[in-house]
Formats: sequence, C-alpha cells, structure tokens
Amino acid sequence: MPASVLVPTDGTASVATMTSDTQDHTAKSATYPPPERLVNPEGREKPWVSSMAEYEALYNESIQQPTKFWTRTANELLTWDKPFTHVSLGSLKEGNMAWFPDGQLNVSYNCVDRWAIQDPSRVAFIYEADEPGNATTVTYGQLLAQVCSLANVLRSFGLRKGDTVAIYMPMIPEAAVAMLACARLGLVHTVVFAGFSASSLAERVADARSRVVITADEGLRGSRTIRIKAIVDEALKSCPEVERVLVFRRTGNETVEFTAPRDVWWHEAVAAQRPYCPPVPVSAEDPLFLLYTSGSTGKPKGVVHTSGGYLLGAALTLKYVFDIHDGDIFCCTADIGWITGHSYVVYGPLALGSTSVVFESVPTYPDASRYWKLVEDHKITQFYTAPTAIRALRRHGDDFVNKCDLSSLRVIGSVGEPINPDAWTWYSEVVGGGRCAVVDTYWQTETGSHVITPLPGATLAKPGSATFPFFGVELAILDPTTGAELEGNDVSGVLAIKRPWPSMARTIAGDHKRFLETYLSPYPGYYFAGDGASRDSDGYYWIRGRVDDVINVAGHRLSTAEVESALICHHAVAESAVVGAPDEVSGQSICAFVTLKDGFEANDTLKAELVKEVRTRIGPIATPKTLILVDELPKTRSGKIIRRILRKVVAGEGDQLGDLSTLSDPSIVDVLIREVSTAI
Ligand code: 6R9
Repeated sequence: MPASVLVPTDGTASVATMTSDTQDHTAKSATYPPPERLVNPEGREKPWVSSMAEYEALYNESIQQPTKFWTRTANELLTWDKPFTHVSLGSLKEGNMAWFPDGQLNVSYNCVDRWAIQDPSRVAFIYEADEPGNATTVTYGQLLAQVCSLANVLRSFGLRKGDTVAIYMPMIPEAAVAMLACARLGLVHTVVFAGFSASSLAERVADARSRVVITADEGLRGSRTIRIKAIVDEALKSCPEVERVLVFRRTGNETVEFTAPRDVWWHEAVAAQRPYCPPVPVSAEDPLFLLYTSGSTGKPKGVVHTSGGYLLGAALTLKYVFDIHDGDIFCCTADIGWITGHSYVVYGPLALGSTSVVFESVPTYPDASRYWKLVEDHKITQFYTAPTAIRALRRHGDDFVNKCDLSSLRVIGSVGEPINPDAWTWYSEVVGGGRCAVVDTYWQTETGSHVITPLPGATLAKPGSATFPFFGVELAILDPTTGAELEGNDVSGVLAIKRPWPSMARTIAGDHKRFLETYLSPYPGYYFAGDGASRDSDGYYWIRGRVDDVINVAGHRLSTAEVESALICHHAVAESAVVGAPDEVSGQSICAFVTLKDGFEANDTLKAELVKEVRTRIGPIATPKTLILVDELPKTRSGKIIRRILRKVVAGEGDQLGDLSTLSDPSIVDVLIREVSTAI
C-alpha cells in the first residue's frame, strides 16, 4: 500500500470521486491560441517564448541537459557573491536535495540593490491602500533605504543569521520591507496571514522559535478595522520567548496597547538607524523562509524554502509565465501571508526589477469594479488572482468590468484551485476582452513556484487545464493504489513529480521525518503533490483537486482535522467530522457535523458558539458555512468516521453512496440526507 494519505481515516481512496468528469471536457474542449497582441506585439518586444516549438526546445533542454539549463538561467537571473560550481545534489529517493550548494548570494541584494544601483527612481511597489484613490509608490532607491534601516533595527535586537522572525502584518509595502530586511541579514522569516487567530499565530511563533514579531497597530480591509496588535498581544501570552515586538503604525489609533520595553515603534526604531546595511552573503541552501501550511493532520507544517533555488524559481516562472518585460506593471492580488504573495508580490517581481502592485483592499470595496479600476489607474499589464474572486466578481455582472479601460492588460492569471471552464471563459472574454492570454497556474506552497502552466505566447489553452509542465518539472501520473506510473495519454491518477527542481521545499521545520512521510515516501522516487490529475489525449494536464483531507476554501488550504480539533475544544462537543461542500463562489465551503455530549441541547445559540470556537481557534477563514448537529456520525464497525459518506451527502449525491456494508448502522444515511437537505 503506497500512501496512507490516500486512505484517510475512513479507509477509502478518494481518487475515484475525482475522475467522474475527467473524460468529458478534456481533449474535446475548446482551445484558445495565444492572442494576437502577444503573437504580433506591434512595437513591443516579442514574448520570451512565442511558439510551442520554442517551449519544447527549452523544456527538453531543461530535462536532458539540466546542468546547462540551470547554470545559464541561474547566472542570467541572479547575481552571486560566490559563483556555484555545481548545480544540484541529492535525489527524491533520499530527500537530500540541494541546489547550487557551493554558491553564495544575498536575496535582498538581488531584489533591491541591483535595481537601486542602476536607477534609484525605478518604481518597485505601487501601493493601493484600502481607501480608493490613495495610491503611493516606493522606488527601488527608497526601498533600499527602508530595507537597510530595518535590517539595522533587527540587528540591534541581537538577531543573527539563521534566527527566525515572525511577520504578522496587513498588505502594505512594509510587510515586504520586513521580509527583505530579514533576507538581508540571513534571518529566516515566517509570515503568518493576518487573518489567523491569536492561537494560530501563537502556535506558529512557538513552532518557528521566533524571538521577534513584526506587526502593525491595525489593518484596514474594505474599510473594516482589524485589530492586529491586539491579536499579537493575545498570542504572545503563550509565547514567553518573544523578546521584541516591532509595531508599524498603519492607522495611528491611540488606544492600541503598547508594552515597553518589549514593544518598539517601527518609525522610532528606523529613525535611529543608518539607511545602509551591507547584505550578508548566505549559502544558496540557507533557508530564506518558513511558511506554515495545512496538511492532512491537524498541526500545520512549517515548509522550508531556501535562498538560491527558491529565488530562481520565482524569477524564472514570473518572467516566462507572465512574460514580464521592462516597464511592465505586474499585479498579484494574493496576500503576502500565502506563498503566492511571497513568490509573486515580493520575490519574483523584485528579482526581475519589475514593478509590483501591493493591494491592501478587497475586490468588492467600494464596489465590484475595484480590481478593474486598479488595472485602469495603474495601467497594469499582467494581473493574477484566484478563481474564487473571478467567480464572485462575475456574479456582479459585466458592467463593473466594462466601464473600466483594461486595454493595458496582456496576460491574466489564475491560481489556488481548479478554475471552472465557464469562469475561465468569462475571465478571458470579459476581463481579457479576448486580447489577453489566460494562464491557469498550478503549484503549491511546497513547490515554491509554478509547476504546471501555460506560456502566454506559446500555449494553445484549454479552459480548465493548467496545460503543460514548466521547465525542469518532469511530471508523472501514478496509479494511486499500486504506485505504478501510468504511461501515455488518457490516464487519471495522482500527480507526482519525478525529479527535484530548484524551488522545491527542502524540509519541514524541525521535522524532516514528516517531510519525507508526507511528500517523498508515499511513492518512493517521486514527489507526491496530494492532488489527483489526469492527462488527456492531447497530453494536457487537468488537476482534479486534493486526494487527502485538505480542503480548499476560496483558495485557502485548510485541513479538515484542524477544524475538527477546534470544534472538539468546545465543552459541549462529543465528536465532529468536517468535509468540504461544493460552493459556487469559494470552490469549497466548510461543512461540519457535530455530535453533542449528553446533557447538551441542540439549539442555534450553541451552533453560533461552535462556529465562534473555530473562528477564535483558527481564524475567520475557517468559519464553517454549515454546521449540522446530528445524533450520530456514520462510522465503520471498528468506529472510524466515514467522511466519504458525508462528502457525498453534502454534494447532493446521496443516491451514489456505493457500498455501505462497512457502516455499523446503515439506517443513519437517510437521517443524514434529511438533515443535510434542511440545513443546506
Ligand atoms: C499556490 C497555492 C496548493 C493546492 C494544490 C491544489 C490547489 C493551486 C491550482 C490548484 C488546480 C490550479 N491549486 N493552484 N488546483 N489548479 N491552478 O495555491 O498554494 O496554498 O499551498 O495550495 O491548491 O490542490 O495542491 P497552496
């Protein structure tokens, strides 16, 4: 049996459920060639890759002559303090991968100094604040001074290479400054999304052993105030090892608590520092950051990314997948608390010396034109967002898009979950006006950068397919049960990658064994992505969603076990089972089934309390959309909860439950179907 992850708690491989619509809309689906404005760029430079033949030539080189390919790209895109003489070491079998191991570089030098030296007035960030009409810019010259001053502050705290710093900040340029200041000194940052609760933050701060937290007084999103510092204060009650909290003043609310000497105001601290700090060269394999992500079990994993390979992956993918040229204005709407924000708001754009938009607000504030107004105002050339936002905005109608001038756009991207073909088509036709290439980019926190993606000037797109592997990524589809590689086209199974690539995660902080068990041991010799996939008769890849107990709500990864553990913390709860329910806007939503301890009465007040418990323990992103109090959960005779049945029932497929003989009490199914139909 290759993968315990495939046979989760209920003993059923979930791959069968994901192949139901595999064959219908794949090979025969509509195709979209690269748009005219990329093929004939009229006065602009040609796309970096402008035909499938060019893509294939580069791809084949990356696989057949990896040393040549990676030496060239790593020297073209990065500046090394000490050149590497060797491209890679190690294997997926051993889990000991290393890239450019004897090379040294500094990530902040690569992202900031190189461009500030060339032209300090070049714009690094356009900051679109929450309140519309408040955009400001940060030039590379200003960024260098800010990063250096802050690095000197961090040094004055006694931090040294290898120490970790937690960053819990709103979407403001200072969040990127904080990341780059860490990188300048070889400190390892761990950004925690500012929507996570105090206890989630505390868990991450403690796991990463951070002694310093960088935060802000408050955040603003869609005119709502988020009391960020108050959440940090709450979290730190259980993190006595934190010595310093550096607080950026975002709103200036005077009532924010401040505990000197632990708390230090950012503006006061940087004012006392010299705005230059020499970059510390680090090994390409020194860690750049940890980023926590949800796995199949409750405890989040601190995925470790290194300096050289990660930066190369972010820069190379951004250059080719979004076809970045001089003068482009790139906008990725992801929060820096997620990997997409790391790679495509901060590291990728800056490593290319490009201009990146930092968007603090939400897509519907003040109305559903916000994104499109943003494109118009800043003449954005490449725009990158998530299917959940695309679906939500589409519901508001085309007028919100059509009233804005989107003619600057060339490439529009999607990330985070599978995009349904009709949302893809709307994005292409209404937002892209039929003039833009759509890139549906598949990747993960662990992959660091895109692994399956179209190239805008080359790929014949099929809506809903992430198309083909990026350079250096050798894909395989495996039989989930035997682990055998399924050769040829028209196959479905689990997605795996056959060889290491530079931006892949190297380990899980403090738990290399878990790294091996999660990604490398399930199918020895392969990286196991945790997603189901198929390859159609034309060789296109279609991602079918997770095959483990991870659910994807509005592009955010959550583990069902994590939500279950939060529910069980409430004194009235006996047991809980959480599944993802299909949701038109967010892709999936959280549906929780709960049984109560004796003596507790099922009522709406209690339900509200349980929902609150989850929000407090994990954060608002984990709010169950549906919470159903039941007398009993479906279980096997040996007492294991069968989540497969719950998944089917909430998907309205109660008539396709398959074999129920393992159920200890089959009569429970009708009760569940009835309860779900009244609740949803
Ligand atoms: C970048 C990011 C990773 C999981 C991944 C998969 C899903 C991401 C996708 C996609 C289909 C795409 N996913 N992009 N599924 N098509 N284009 O989202 O990282 O938060 O770690 O999530 O998201 O299930 O395994 P992360």
